[in-house]
Amino acid sequence: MWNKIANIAFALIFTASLAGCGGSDTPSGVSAGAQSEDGSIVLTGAEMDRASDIFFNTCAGCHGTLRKGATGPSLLPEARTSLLGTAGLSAFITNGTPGGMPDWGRQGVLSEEEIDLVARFLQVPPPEIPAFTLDDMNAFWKLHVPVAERPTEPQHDRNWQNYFGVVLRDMGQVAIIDGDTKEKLTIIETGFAVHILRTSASGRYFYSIGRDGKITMIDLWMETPTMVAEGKASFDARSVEVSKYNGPEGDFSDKYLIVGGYTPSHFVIFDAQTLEPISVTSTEGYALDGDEYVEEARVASIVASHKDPLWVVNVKESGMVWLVDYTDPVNPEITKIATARFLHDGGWDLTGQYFLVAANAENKVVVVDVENKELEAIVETGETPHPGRGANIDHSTLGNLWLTGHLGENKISAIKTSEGDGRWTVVKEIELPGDGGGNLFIKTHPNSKHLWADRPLNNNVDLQRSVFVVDTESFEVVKTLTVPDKYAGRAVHLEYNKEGTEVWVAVWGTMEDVTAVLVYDDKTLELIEEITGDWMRTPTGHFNVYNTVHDIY
Ligand code: DHE
Repeated sequence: MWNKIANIAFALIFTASLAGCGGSDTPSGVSAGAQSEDGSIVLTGAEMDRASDIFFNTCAGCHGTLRKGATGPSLLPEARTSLLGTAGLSAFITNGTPGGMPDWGRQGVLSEEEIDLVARFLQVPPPEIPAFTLDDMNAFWKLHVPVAERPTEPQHDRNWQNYFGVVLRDMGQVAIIDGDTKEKLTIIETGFAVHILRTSASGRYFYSIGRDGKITMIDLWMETPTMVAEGKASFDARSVEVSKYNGPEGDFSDKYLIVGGYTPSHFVIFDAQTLEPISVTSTEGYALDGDEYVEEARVASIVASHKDPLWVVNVKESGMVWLVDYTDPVNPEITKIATARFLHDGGWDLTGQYFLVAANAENKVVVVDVENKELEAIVETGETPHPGRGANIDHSTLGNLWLTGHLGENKISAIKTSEGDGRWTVVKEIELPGDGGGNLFIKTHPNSKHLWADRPLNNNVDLQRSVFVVDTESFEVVKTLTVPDKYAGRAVHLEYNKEGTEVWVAVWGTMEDVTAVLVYDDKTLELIEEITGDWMRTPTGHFNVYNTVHDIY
Protein backbone atom coordinates (compact mmCIF):
# COMPACT_ATOMS: atom_id res chain seq x y z
CA MET A 1 0.00 0.00 0.00
CA TRP A 2 2.71 2.47 1.00
CA ASN A 3 4.81 1.60 -2.02
CA LYS A 4 1.89 2.19 -4.32
CA ILE A 5 1.22 5.59 -2.84
CA ALA A 6 4.88 6.48 -2.94
CA ASN A 7 4.90 5.49 -6.59
CA ILE A 8 2.33 8.17 -7.30
CA ALA A 9 4.51 10.75 -5.56
CA PHE A 10 7.50 9.72 -7.59
CA ALA A 11 5.58 9.77 -10.84
CA LEU A 12 4.50 13.32 -10.08
CA ILE A 13 8.08 14.41 -9.54
CA PHE A 14 9.09 12.88 -12.81
CA THR A 15 6.12 14.41 -14.59
CA ALA A 16 7.31 17.81 -13.38
CA SER A 17 10.74 17.07 -14.74
CA LEU A 18 9.30 15.84 -18.05
CA ALA A 19 7.35 19.03 -18.44
CA GLY A 20 10.64 20.88 -18.39
CA CYS A 21 10.31 22.18 -14.85
CA GLY A 22 13.83 20.99 -14.04
CA GLY A 23 15.02 18.40 -11.58
CA SER A 24 14.15 20.21 -8.42
CA ASP A 25 10.59 21.37 -9.06
CA THR A 26 8.18 19.15 -7.23
CA PRO A 27 4.44 19.60 -6.89
CA SER A 28 3.97 19.64 -3.14
CA GLY A 29 1.15 18.35 -1.03
CA VAL A 30 -0.42 16.34 -3.85
CA SER A 31 0.40 12.79 -2.90
CA ALA A 32 -0.10 10.65 0.14
CA GLY A 33 2.63 10.03 2.68
CA ALA A 34 4.64 7.04 3.79
CA GLN A 35 5.69 5.47 7.05
CA SER A 36 8.34 3.14 8.43
CA GLU A 37 7.41 -0.47 9.14
CA ASP A 38 7.08 0.09 12.91
CA GLY A 39 5.16 3.32 12.33
CA SER A 40 7.65 5.48 14.25
CA ILE A 41 8.60 7.59 11.21
CA VAL A 42 5.80 9.22 9.24
CA LEU A 43 6.19 11.51 6.22
CA THR A 44 3.31 13.53 4.79
CA GLY A 45 2.69 13.57 1.03
CA ALA A 46 4.36 16.96 0.71
CA GLU A 47 7.37 15.75 2.70
CA MET A 48 7.65 12.62 0.52
CA ASP A 49 7.63 14.78 -2.61
CA ARG A 50 10.31 17.10 -1.31
CA ALA A 51 12.49 14.38 0.18
CA SER A 52 12.29 12.28 -3.02
CA ASP A 53 13.35 15.32 -4.99
CA ILE A 54 16.33 16.09 -2.73
CA PHE A 55 17.35 12.42 -2.69
CA PHE A 56 17.04 12.16 -6.46
CA ASN A 57 19.20 15.24 -7.05
CA THR A 58 21.80 14.65 -4.36
CA CYS A 59 22.04 11.00 -3.38
CA ALA A 60 20.56 8.70 -6.05
CA GLY A 61 23.66 8.86 -8.28
CA CYS A 62 25.68 6.84 -5.76
CA HIS A 63 23.02 4.98 -3.77
CA GLY A 64 20.52 4.24 -6.57
CA THR A 65 17.01 5.56 -6.98
CA LEU A 66 15.67 2.40 -5.36
CA ARG A 67 18.31 2.94 -2.63
CA LYS A 68 19.69 -0.59 -3.04
CA GLY A 69 23.26 0.76 -3.13
CA ALA A 70 25.97 1.02 -5.80
CA THR A 71 29.01 3.28 -5.35
CA GLY A 72 27.49 4.11 -1.96
CA PRO A 73 25.93 1.50 0.39
CA SER A 74 22.31 0.35 0.43
CA LEU A 75 20.00 2.82 2.15
CA LEU A 76 17.04 0.56 2.70
CA PRO A 77 15.45 0.34 6.16
CA GLU A 78 16.15 -3.38 6.40
CA ALA A 79 19.82 -2.93 5.36
CA ARG A 80 20.90 -0.25 7.81
CA THR A 81 18.86 2.94 7.90
CA SER A 82 16.40 1.91 10.61
CA LEU A 83 19.38 0.88 12.76
CA LEU A 84 21.20 4.17 12.20
CA GLY A 85 18.06 6.20 12.95
CA THR A 86 17.50 9.87 12.19
CA ALA A 87 20.46 11.11 14.27
CA GLY A 88 22.98 8.64 12.80
CA LEU A 89 21.87 9.25 9.22
CA SER A 90 21.90 13.04 9.75
CA ALA A 91 25.52 12.81 10.96
CA PHE A 92 26.58 10.97 7.77
CA ILE A 93 24.74 13.43 5.51
CA THR A 94 26.21 16.41 7.35
CA ASN A 95 29.83 15.29 7.66
CA GLY A 96 30.34 12.81 4.79
CA THR A 97 32.88 9.99 5.06
CA PRO A 98 36.58 9.59 4.17
CA GLY A 99 35.51 6.98 1.60
CA GLY A 100 34.11 9.65 -0.71
CA MET A 101 30.60 10.48 0.61
CA PRO A 102 30.36 14.29 0.29
CA ASP A 103 29.72 16.42 3.41
CA TRP A 104 26.45 17.88 2.18
CA GLY A 105 25.74 19.69 5.44
CA ARG A 106 29.19 21.19 5.97
CA GLN A 107 29.30 22.29 2.32
CA GLY A 108 25.99 24.09 2.81
CA VAL A 109 24.36 22.13 -0.03
CA LEU A 110 21.64 20.83 2.33
CA SER A 111 20.21 22.75 5.31
CA GLU A 112 19.70 21.14 8.74
CA GLU A 113 16.00 20.89 8.05
CA GLU A 114 16.60 19.21 4.66
CA ILE A 115 19.06 16.76 6.24
CA ASP A 116 16.51 15.83 8.90
CA LEU A 117 13.87 15.30 6.20
CA VAL A 118 16.15 13.07 4.09
CA ALA A 119 17.22 11.10 7.19
CA ARG A 120 13.56 10.34 7.93
CA PHE A 121 12.83 9.59 4.23
CA LEU A 122 15.59 6.94 4.29
CA GLN A 123 13.70 5.03 6.97
CA VAL A 124 10.50 4.59 4.95
CA PRO A 125 10.21 2.34 1.85
CA PRO A 126 11.59 3.90 -1.39
CA PRO A 127 9.31 4.99 -4.24
CA GLU A 128 9.04 2.82 -7.34
CA ILE A 129 10.33 3.86 -10.78
CA PRO A 130 7.81 4.59 -13.54
CA ALA A 131 8.49 3.85 -17.24
CA PHE A 132 9.60 6.38 -19.86
CA THR A 133 8.47 5.10 -23.24
CA LEU A 134 9.25 5.88 -26.89
CA ASP A 135 5.95 7.79 -26.97
CA ASP A 136 7.18 9.98 -24.09
CA MET A 137 10.44 10.54 -25.97
CA ASN A 138 8.64 11.42 -29.19
CA ALA A 139 6.43 13.86 -27.31
CA PHE A 140 9.53 15.65 -26.02
CA TRP A 141 11.59 15.60 -29.25
CA LYS A 142 12.24 19.00 -30.88
CA LEU A 143 14.01 19.45 -34.22
CA HIS A 144 14.86 23.17 -34.28
CA VAL A 145 16.89 23.22 -37.49
CA PRO A 146 16.27 20.41 -40.02
CA VAL A 147 19.37 18.89 -41.63
CA ALA A 148 18.58 20.46 -45.03
CA GLU A 149 18.65 23.94 -43.47
CA ARG A 150 22.07 23.49 -41.84
CA PRO A 151 25.26 24.77 -43.49
CA THR A 152 27.31 22.33 -45.57
CA GLU A 153 30.60 23.92 -44.48
CA PRO A 154 31.70 26.06 -41.50
CA GLN A 155 30.26 29.59 -41.66
CA HIS A 156 33.32 31.07 -39.96
CA ASP A 157 37.11 30.93 -40.14
CA ARG A 158 37.62 29.89 -36.53
CA ASN A 159 39.58 26.80 -35.51
CA TRP A 160 36.40 24.98 -34.43
CA GLN A 161 38.26 21.75 -33.71
CA ASN A 162 39.84 23.59 -30.80
CA TYR A 163 36.50 24.77 -29.39
CA PHE A 164 35.69 23.80 -25.80
CA GLY A 165 32.26 23.05 -24.39
CA VAL A 166 32.16 24.04 -20.72
CA VAL A 167 29.36 22.68 -18.52
CA LEU A 168 27.88 25.39 -16.25
CA ARG A 169 26.28 22.71 -14.13
CA ASP A 170 23.81 24.41 -11.83
CA MET A 171 23.05 27.18 -14.34
CA GLY A 172 21.61 24.54 -16.70
CA GLN A 173 23.90 25.85 -19.44
CA VAL A 174 26.83 24.95 -21.65
CA ALA A 175 29.26 27.66 -22.77
CA ILE A 176 31.07 27.27 -26.08
CA ILE A 177 34.55 28.82 -25.94
CA ASP A 178 37.04 29.35 -28.77
CA GLY A 179 40.16 27.56 -27.50
CA ASP A 180 42.48 29.72 -29.64
CA THR A 181 41.16 33.15 -28.59
CA LYS A 182 39.52 32.13 -25.27
CA GLU A 183 36.39 34.09 -26.29
CA LYS A 184 32.99 32.90 -25.08
CA LEU A 185 31.10 32.39 -28.34
CA THR A 186 27.71 31.61 -26.85
CA ILE A 187 25.82 30.08 -23.96
CA ILE A 188 23.30 27.35 -24.73
CA GLU A 189 20.38 26.69 -22.36
CA THR A 190 20.63 22.94 -21.94
CA GLY A 191 18.53 22.30 -18.84
CA PHE A 192 19.18 20.68 -15.50
CA ALA A 193 22.78 19.75 -14.56
CA VAL A 194 24.48 18.63 -17.74
CA HIS A 195 26.85 15.81 -16.85
CA ILE A 196 29.04 15.31 -19.91
CA LEU A 197 29.47 16.40 -23.52
CA ARG A 198 30.49 14.19 -26.40
CA THR A 199 31.17 15.20 -30.00
CA SER A 200 29.92 13.75 -33.25
CA ALA A 201 32.51 11.60 -35.08
CA SER A 202 33.25 14.56 -37.37
CA GLY A 203 33.45 16.93 -34.39
CA ARG A 204 30.90 19.27 -35.93
CA TYR A 205 28.28 18.73 -33.23
CA PHE A 206 28.44 18.74 -29.45
CA TYR A 207 25.84 16.58 -27.67
CA SER A 208 25.18 17.28 -24.00
CA ILE A 209 23.42 14.90 -21.63
CA GLY A 210 21.72 16.30 -18.54
CA ARG A 211 20.91 14.65 -15.26
CA ASP A 212 17.30 15.04 -16.40
CA GLY A 213 18.03 12.73 -19.36
CA LYS A 214 17.83 15.64 -21.81
CA ILE A 215 20.08 15.69 -24.88
CA THR A 216 21.02 18.95 -26.58
CA MET A 217 22.64 18.96 -30.02
CA ILE A 218 24.81 22.00 -30.82
CA ASP A 219 26.08 22.82 -34.33
CA LEU A 220 29.60 24.30 -34.18
CA TRP A 221 29.71 25.13 -37.92
CA MET A 222 27.17 27.92 -37.56
CA GLU A 223 28.45 31.50 -37.25
CA THR A 224 27.37 31.32 -33.61
CA PRO A 225 27.09 27.75 -32.28
CA THR A 226 23.38 26.94 -32.22
CA MET A 227 21.11 24.32 -30.68
CA VAL A 228 19.67 22.36 -33.62
CA ALA A 229 17.76 19.59 -31.80
CA GLU A 230 16.67 18.41 -28.34
CA GLY A 231 15.64 15.00 -27.13
CA LYS A 232 15.01 13.14 -23.91
CA ALA A 233 15.88 9.56 -23.07
CA SER A 234 14.95 9.10 -19.42
CA PHE A 235 14.34 10.92 -16.15
CA ASP A 236 17.98 10.67 -15.19
CA ALA A 237 21.11 9.92 -17.24
CA ARG A 238 24.88 10.32 -17.30
CA SER A 239 26.14 9.11 -20.69
CA VAL A 240 25.80 9.88 -24.38
CA GLU A 241 27.83 8.69 -27.38
CA VAL A 242 27.64 8.58 -31.19
CA SER A 243 28.37 5.82 -33.70
CA LYS A 244 31.94 6.26 -34.96
CA TYR A 245 32.58 3.24 -37.19
CA ASN A 246 33.40 3.71 -40.86
CA GLY A 247 34.81 0.54 -42.46
CA PRO A 248 34.05 -2.62 -44.46
CA GLU A 249 30.73 -3.11 -42.65
CA GLY A 250 29.52 0.33 -43.75
CA ASP A 251 29.82 4.01 -42.89
CA PHE A 252 28.02 4.49 -39.61
CA SER A 253 29.87 7.60 -38.45
CA ASP A 254 27.37 10.04 -36.99
CA LYS A 255 24.36 7.91 -37.97
CA TYR A 256 23.20 6.94 -34.51
CA LEU A 257 23.39 8.27 -30.98
CA ILE A 258 22.95 6.34 -27.74
CA VAL A 259 21.95 7.59 -24.31
CA GLY A 260 22.26 5.48 -21.17
CA GLY A 261 19.48 5.89 -18.61
CA TYR A 262 19.98 5.77 -14.86
CA THR A 263 16.22 6.06 -14.32
CA PRO A 264 14.61 4.07 -15.84
CA SER A 265 17.45 1.63 -16.48
CA HIS A 266 17.59 1.41 -20.24
CA PHE A 267 19.46 2.67 -23.29
CA VAL A 268 17.90 4.55 -26.15
CA ILE A 269 19.15 4.80 -29.74
CA PHE A 270 18.43 8.02 -31.63
CA ASP A 271 19.04 9.33 -35.13
CA ALA A 272 22.28 11.28 -34.55
CA GLN A 273 21.38 13.97 -37.10
CA THR A 274 17.92 14.79 -35.78
CA LEU A 275 17.58 13.14 -32.33
CA GLU A 276 14.47 11.28 -33.43
CA PRO A 277 14.17 8.26 -31.07
CA ILE A 278 14.55 4.87 -32.78
CA SER A 279 14.49 2.17 -30.10
CA VAL A 280 14.64 1.58 -26.36
CA THR A 281 16.20 -1.46 -24.64
CA SER A 282 15.83 -2.22 -20.94
CA THR A 283 19.02 -3.09 -19.04
CA GLU A 284 17.17 -4.85 -16.20
CA GLY A 285 18.39 -8.39 -15.76
CA TYR A 286 20.48 -10.91 -13.90
CA ALA A 287 23.70 -9.82 -12.25
CA LEU A 288 26.97 -11.43 -13.20
CA ASP A 289 26.59 -14.43 -10.93
CA GLY A 290 23.06 -14.99 -12.20
CA ASP A 291 21.55 -15.39 -8.76
CA GLU A 292 20.19 -11.89 -8.40
CA TYR A 293 17.70 -10.12 -10.67
CA VAL A 294 18.57 -6.42 -10.81
CA GLU A 295 15.67 -4.13 -11.49
CA GLU A 296 17.69 -0.94 -11.15
CA ALA A 297 20.55 -1.79 -13.54
CA ARG A 298 21.71 1.69 -14.49
CA VAL A 299 23.77 2.53 -17.52
CA ALA A 300 27.05 4.15 -16.47
CA SER A 301 29.71 5.00 -19.07
CA ILE A 302 29.32 4.40 -22.80
CA VAL A 303 32.07 4.59 -25.41
CA ALA A 304 32.08 3.99 -29.16
CA SER A 305 34.58 1.69 -30.81
CA HIS A 306 36.48 3.15 -33.78
CA LYS A 307 37.25 -0.36 -35.08
CA ASP A 308 33.83 -2.06 -34.98
CA PRO A 309 30.19 -0.91 -35.23
CA LEU A 310 29.86 -1.28 -31.44
CA TRP A 311 29.11 0.73 -28.35
CA VAL A 312 30.50 -0.45 -25.01
CA VAL A 313 27.64 -0.02 -22.53
CA ASN A 314 28.52 -0.52 -18.87
CA VAL A 315 25.64 -1.70 -16.73
CA LYS A 316 26.44 -0.56 -13.21
CA GLU A 317 24.52 -2.72 -10.74
CA SER A 318 24.64 -5.99 -12.69
CA GLY A 319 28.38 -5.76 -13.44
CA MET A 320 27.74 -6.65 -17.08
CA VAL A 321 29.49 -4.98 -20.01
CA TRP A 322 27.15 -4.97 -22.99
CA LEU A 323 28.65 -4.70 -26.48
CA VAL A 324 25.84 -3.21 -28.54
CA ASP A 325 26.06 -3.72 -32.31
CA TYR A 326 24.21 -0.78 -33.87
CA THR A 327 24.10 -2.01 -37.48
CA ASP A 328 20.44 -2.80 -36.77
CA PRO A 329 19.44 0.02 -34.39
CA VAL A 330 15.87 -1.25 -34.03
CA ASN A 331 16.95 -4.69 -32.82
CA PRO A 332 20.56 -4.23 -31.76
CA GLU A 333 22.53 -7.43 -31.25
CA ILE A 334 24.02 -7.47 -27.77
CA THR A 335 26.97 -9.45 -26.40
CA LYS A 336 26.85 -9.52 -22.60
CA ILE A 337 30.10 -9.98 -20.70
CA ALA A 338 30.05 -10.70 -16.97
CA THR A 339 32.76 -8.66 -15.20
CA ALA A 340 32.59 -7.11 -11.69
CA ARG A 341 30.48 -4.60 -9.77
CA PHE A 342 29.67 -1.71 -9.71
CA LEU A 343 30.72 -0.50 -13.14
CA HIS A 344 31.22 3.23 -13.45
CA ASP A 345 33.59 5.19 -15.73
CA GLY A 346 36.43 4.21 -18.05
CA GLY A 347 38.26 4.68 -21.34
CA TRP A 348 40.23 3.07 -24.18
CA ASP A 349 43.82 1.87 -24.07
CA LEU A 350 46.24 3.34 -26.63
CA THR A 351 45.39 0.74 -29.30
CA GLY A 352 41.63 1.23 -29.10
CA GLN A 353 41.13 -2.53 -28.77
CA TYR A 354 40.71 -2.71 -24.99
CA PHE A 355 38.26 -0.79 -22.82
CA LEU A 356 39.13 -0.35 -19.13
CA VAL A 357 36.35 0.45 -16.68
CA ALA A 358 36.22 0.89 -12.90
CA ALA A 359 34.28 -1.68 -10.89
CA ASN A 360 34.45 0.75 -8.01
CA ALA A 361 32.81 -1.22 -5.20
CA GLU A 362 35.28 -4.08 -5.74
CA ASN A 363 38.34 -1.78 -6.02
CA LYS A 364 39.02 -3.21 -9.45
CA VAL A 365 39.46 -2.20 -13.06
CA VAL A 366 37.90 -4.48 -15.65
CA VAL A 367 39.58 -4.91 -19.05
CA VAL A 368 37.38 -5.89 -21.99
CA ASP A 369 38.81 -6.99 -25.33
CA VAL A 370 36.19 -5.26 -27.47
CA GLU A 371 37.51 -6.52 -30.78
CA ASN A 372 37.20 -10.17 -29.68
CA LYS A 373 34.14 -9.52 -27.50
CA GLU A 374 35.56 -11.10 -24.35
CA LEU A 375 36.74 -10.32 -20.85
CA GLU A 376 40.53 -9.86 -20.92
CA ALA A 377 41.46 -9.25 -17.27
CA ILE A 378 40.36 -7.90 -13.91
CA VAL A 379 42.96 -5.80 -12.10
CA GLU A 380 42.98 -4.90 -8.38
CA THR A 381 44.00 -1.21 -8.18
CA GLY A 382 42.99 0.51 -4.92
CA GLU A 383 40.06 1.87 -2.95
CA THR A 384 37.28 3.06 -5.24
CA PRO A 385 38.99 3.65 -8.57
CA HIS A 386 37.62 6.69 -10.44
CA PRO A 387 39.39 7.11 -13.77
CA GLY A 388 37.06 9.46 -15.65
CA ARG A 389 38.22 8.14 -19.03
CA GLY A 390 41.67 7.47 -17.56
CA ALA A 391 44.97 8.55 -19.10
CA ASN A 392 47.28 6.81 -21.59
CA ILE A 393 51.07 7.01 -21.46
CA ASP A 394 53.57 5.48 -23.88
CA HIS A 395 56.42 4.97 -21.37
CA SER A 396 60.04 4.47 -22.51
CA THR A 397 60.67 1.36 -20.40
CA LEU A 398 57.32 0.19 -19.02
CA GLY A 399 55.43 0.21 -22.33
CA ASN A 400 51.89 1.45 -22.83
CA LEU A 401 50.14 2.36 -19.60
CA TRP A 402 46.55 3.29 -18.74
CA LEU A 403 46.09 5.08 -15.41
CA THR A 404 43.34 5.60 -12.88
CA GLY A 405 43.10 7.68 -9.70
CA HIS A 406 41.06 6.71 -6.61
CA LEU A 407 38.36 8.27 -4.53
CA GLY A 408 39.12 6.31 -1.40
CA GLU A 409 42.92 6.57 -1.18
CA ASN A 410 45.87 8.66 -2.30
CA LYS A 411 47.00 6.61 -5.26
CA ILE A 412 47.18 6.83 -9.03
CA SER A 413 47.72 3.35 -10.47
CA ALA A 414 49.31 2.65 -13.84
CA ILE A 415 48.22 -0.58 -15.53
CA LYS A 416 50.44 -1.97 -18.25
CA THR A 417 48.37 -2.47 -21.41
CA SER A 418 51.00 -3.47 -23.98
CA GLU A 419 52.21 -7.03 -24.46
CA GLY A 420 55.06 -8.43 -22.35
CA ASP A 421 55.85 -9.01 -18.69
CA GLY A 422 53.44 -7.41 -16.26
CA ARG A 423 50.63 -6.93 -18.79
CA TRP A 424 47.30 -6.18 -17.06
CA THR A 425 48.96 -5.56 -13.71
CA VAL A 426 49.68 -2.36 -11.81
CA VAL A 427 53.29 -1.57 -12.67
CA LYS A 428 53.51 1.84 -10.98
CA GLU A 429 51.72 3.70 -8.19
CA ILE A 430 51.93 7.47 -7.75
CA GLU A 431 51.28 9.22 -4.43
CA LEU A 432 50.22 12.87 -4.47
CA PRO A 433 51.25 15.39 -1.76
CA GLY A 434 48.96 15.50 1.31
CA ASP A 435 46.78 12.76 2.80
CA GLY A 436 43.69 11.08 1.46
CA GLY A 437 42.08 10.39 -1.91
CA GLY A 438 39.28 12.42 -3.44
CA ASN A 439 40.75 12.36 -6.94
CA LEU A 440 38.08 12.46 -9.64
CA PHE A 441 39.92 13.06 -12.91
CA ILE A 442 43.34 12.69 -14.53
CA LYS A 443 44.42 13.70 -18.01
CA THR A 444 47.41 13.67 -20.35
CA HIS A 445 48.08 14.23 -24.07
CA PRO A 446 50.44 12.56 -26.55
CA ASN A 447 52.30 15.89 -27.03
CA SER A 448 52.79 16.39 -23.29
CA LYS A 449 55.25 15.05 -20.73
CA HIS A 450 52.76 15.61 -17.92
CA LEU A 451 49.83 13.93 -16.23
CA TRP A 452 47.44 16.24 -14.39
CA ALA A 453 45.24 15.21 -11.44
CA ASP A 454 42.55 16.99 -9.40
CA ARG A 455 41.27 16.13 -5.88
CA PRO A 456 37.92 17.88 -5.40
CA LEU A 457 36.49 15.24 -3.03
CA ASN A 458 39.36 15.33 -0.54
CA ASN A 459 38.30 16.50 2.94
CA ASN A 460 41.10 19.08 3.07
CA VAL A 461 40.07 22.43 1.60
CA ASP A 462 43.58 23.21 0.27
CA LEU A 463 43.80 19.87 -1.52
CA GLN A 464 40.29 20.33 -2.96
CA ARG A 465 41.54 23.54 -4.55
CA SER A 466 44.77 22.08 -5.95
CA VAL A 467 45.82 20.29 -9.11
CA PHE A 468 48.93 18.14 -9.27
CA VAL A 469 51.30 17.80 -12.20
CA VAL A 470 53.19 14.53 -12.57
CA ASP A 471 56.12 13.81 -14.92
CA THR A 472 55.04 10.92 -17.15
CA GLU A 473 58.56 9.49 -17.40
CA SER A 474 59.81 9.69 -13.78
CA PHE A 475 56.33 9.72 -12.15
CA GLU A 476 57.55 12.49 -9.78
CA VAL A 477 55.05 15.19 -8.81
CA VAL A 478 56.68 18.27 -10.37
CA LYS A 479 54.24 20.93 -9.23
CA THR A 480 51.13 21.58 -7.13
CA LEU A 481 49.02 24.45 -8.44
CA THR A 482 46.33 26.09 -6.34
CA VAL A 483 43.26 28.06 -7.41
CA PRO A 484 43.83 31.84 -6.87
CA ASP A 485 42.19 33.07 -3.62
CA LYS A 486 39.79 35.37 -5.47
CA TYR A 487 37.80 32.35 -6.72
CA ALA A 488 35.70 30.29 -4.30
CA GLY A 489 35.36 26.60 -5.13
CA ARG A 490 37.17 23.37 -5.87
CA ALA A 491 39.45 22.57 -8.79
CA VAL A 492 37.70 19.96 -10.95
CA HIS A 493 38.27 18.22 -14.27
CA LEU A 494 41.16 18.77 -16.63
CA GLU A 495 41.26 19.03 -20.39
CA TYR A 496 44.04 19.73 -22.87
CA ASN A 497 43.69 21.95 -25.90
CA LYS A 498 43.98 20.32 -29.33
CA GLU A 499 47.75 20.79 -29.58
CA GLY A 500 48.40 19.49 -26.07
CA THR A 501 50.12 22.71 -24.97
CA GLU A 502 47.54 24.01 -22.45
CA VAL A 503 45.52 22.47 -19.64
CA TRP A 504 42.13 23.89 -18.67
CA VAL A 505 40.92 23.48 -15.06
CA ALA A 506 37.43 24.43 -13.81
CA VAL A 507 36.81 26.14 -10.46
CA TRP A 508 33.59 24.58 -9.19
CA GLY A 509 31.80 26.94 -6.80
CA THR A 510 28.15 27.59 -5.96
CA MET A 511 25.66 29.56 -8.07
CA GLU A 512 26.54 32.68 -6.04
CA ASP A 513 30.21 32.52 -6.99
CA VAL A 514 31.63 33.91 -10.20
CA THR A 515 34.56 31.57 -10.81
CA ALA A 516 36.80 30.74 -13.76
CA VAL A 517 38.22 28.16 -16.06
CA LEU A 518 41.96 28.46 -15.46
CA VAL A 519 44.29 27.89 -18.40
CA TYR A 520 47.82 26.66 -17.62
CA ASP A 521 50.78 26.43 -19.96
CA ASP A 522 51.69 22.73 -19.94
CA LYS A 523 55.43 23.46 -20.37
CA THR A 524 56.04 26.33 -17.94
CA LEU A 525 53.13 25.28 -15.67
CA GLU A 526 52.24 28.99 -15.34
CA LEU A 527 48.66 30.23 -15.20
CA ILE A 528 48.31 32.02 -18.55
CA GLU A 529 44.61 32.87 -18.76
CA GLU A 530 41.57 33.12 -16.49
CA ILE A 531 38.38 32.66 -18.48
CA THR A 532 35.79 34.39 -16.34
CA GLY A 533 32.82 36.75 -16.36
CA ASP A 534 29.49 37.13 -14.62
CA TRP A 535 28.25 34.13 -16.63
CA MET A 536 30.97 31.79 -15.32
CA ARG A 537 29.20 29.99 -12.48
CA THR A 538 29.46 26.32 -11.46
CA PRO A 539 31.77 25.20 -14.29
CA THR A 540 32.49 21.45 -14.07
CA GLY A 541 33.34 19.22 -17.06
CA HIS A 542 34.93 20.88 -20.10
CA PHE A 543 35.58 19.10 -23.35
CA ASN A 544 37.83 19.90 -26.30
CA VAL A 545 36.34 19.01 -29.69
CA TYR A 546 39.42 17.39 -31.25
CA ASN A 547 40.44 15.41 -28.18
CA THR A 548 36.90 14.13 -27.65
CA VAL A 549 36.53 13.02 -31.28
CA HIS A 550 39.83 11.12 -31.14
CA ASP A 551 39.54 9.79 -27.56
CA ILE A 552 42.73 11.57 -26.51
CA TYR A 553 43.30 11.33 -22.77
FE1 DHE B 1 30.14 12.09 -13.03
C1 DHE B 1 31.59 11.17 -16.01
C2 DHE B 1 28.28 9.25 -13.06
C3 DHE B 1 29.19 12.71 -9.81
C4 DHE B 1 31.40 15.23 -13.29
N1 DHE B 1 29.98 10.49 -14.30
C5 DHE B 1 30.69 10.30 -15.48
C6 DHE B 1 30.30 9.04 -16.04
C7 DHE B 1 29.35 8.50 -15.20
C8 DHE B 1 29.15 9.42 -14.12
C9 DHE B 1 28.64 7.18 -15.38
C10 DHE B 1 30.86 8.42 -17.32
C11 DHE B 1 30.11 8.93 -18.52
C12 DHE B 1 30.69 8.35 -19.81
O1 DHE B 1 31.92 8.36 -19.97
O2 DHE B 1 29.91 7.87 -20.63
N2 DHE B 1 28.97 11.13 -11.65
C13 DHE B 1 28.28 10.00 -11.89
C14 DHE B 1 27.52 9.62 -10.71
O3 DHE B 1 26.71 8.67 -10.62
C15 DHE B 1 27.93 10.51 -9.61
C16 DHE B 1 28.85 9.75 -8.68
C17 DHE B 1 26.81 11.05 -8.75
C18 DHE B 1 25.70 11.74 -9.52
O4 DHE B 1 24.58 11.75 -9.02
O5 DHE B 1 25.91 12.24 -10.63
C19 DHE B 1 28.73 11.56 -10.40
N3 DHE B 1 30.29 13.70 -11.75
C20 DHE B 1 29.84 13.74 -10.50
C21 DHE B 1 30.10 15.02 -9.89
O6 DHE B 1 29.81 15.36 -8.70
C22 DHE B 1 30.79 15.88 -10.90
C23 DHE B 1 32.19 16.26 -10.42
C24 DHE B 1 30.01 17.16 -11.21
C25 DHE B 1 28.59 16.91 -11.67
O7 DHE B 1 28.33 17.14 -12.83
O8 DHE B 1 27.76 16.46 -10.88
C26 DHE B 1 30.84 14.91 -12.08
N4 DHE B 1 31.29 13.02 -14.41
C27 DHE B 1 31.68 14.34 -14.33
C28 DHE B 1 32.49 14.65 -15.50
C29 DHE B 1 32.57 13.47 -16.28
C30 DHE B 1 31.79 12.48 -15.57
C31 DHE B 1 33.15 16.00 -15.79
C32 DHE B 1 33.30 13.28 -17.62
C33 DHE B 1 34.77 13.05 -17.41
C34 DHE B 1 35.53 12.85 -18.69
O9 DHE B 1 36.59 13.45 -18.87
O10 DHE B 1 35.05 12.06 -19.53
